Amino acid sequence: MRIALVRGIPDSFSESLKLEVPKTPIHVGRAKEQHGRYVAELMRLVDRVIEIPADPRFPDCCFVEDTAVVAGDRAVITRPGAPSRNGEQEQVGVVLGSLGLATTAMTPPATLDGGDVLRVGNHVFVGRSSRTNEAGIEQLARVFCDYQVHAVPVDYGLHLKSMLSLVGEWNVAVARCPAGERAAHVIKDKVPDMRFTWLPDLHAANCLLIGENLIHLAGYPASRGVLEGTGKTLLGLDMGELEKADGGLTCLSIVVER
Ligand code: CIR
Repeated sequence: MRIALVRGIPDSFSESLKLEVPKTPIHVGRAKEQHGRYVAELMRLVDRVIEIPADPRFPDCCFVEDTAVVAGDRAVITRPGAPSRNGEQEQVGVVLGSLGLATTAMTPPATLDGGDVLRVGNHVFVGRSSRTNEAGIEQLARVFCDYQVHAVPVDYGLHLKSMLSLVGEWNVAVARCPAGERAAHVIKDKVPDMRFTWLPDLHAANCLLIGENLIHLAGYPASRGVLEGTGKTLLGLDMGELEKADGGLTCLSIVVER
């Protein structure tokens, strides 16, 4: 059974964190519509969607991926790297625990955002970024001690998965840019058989793979053309208002297999 955990867009969403001031302000109503279409797609693709109500105290709470890392029957409840997001993880931990997952909460000084974590088979690549520190990587590795955990320096953008994501078995889509190339080099070094799908648009690299379906950001036709080579069923979604807050597609859900 495949379960997706999502969290609503709070009315305070326009106060979410942003790497850059967007050209036009966030339209919260439109963000809610875009999120609604994302949730509707998930409802089609998974067995069950659990929606945690938005918490207006946390403008970024819809980016639920950052609050937990799940593999098998274990979940690490993170300490998000941005101070304004610390606290979002509590409700997520309660829900994951109620699904029967063994949860371990990170403790200070660790910080880690789930957007920095890419799991491929028994390898876990973790971006060492402005949000994820060495202690966070160590605590994650302690819980997932039967996985090979590798740190990947992230020197551009917000998270590791801002510039790459899984688009097939042992196939990672990467934005064609110097930081993407550096990250791919680290991955290739650890998993020589890994395949890479190089995308021309930096913002198109965060895709969500669910079985044979690949959700990608609409509005990047050149990258969509390349993604067709994965052989997956492509579903393009317009997430323009969430992109203004540096959100993509993986960040809006946690998918659990039970
Ligand atoms: C933040 O800066 O934390 C949010 N505005 C965006 C988080 C996006 N998370 C993700 O891609 N995993």
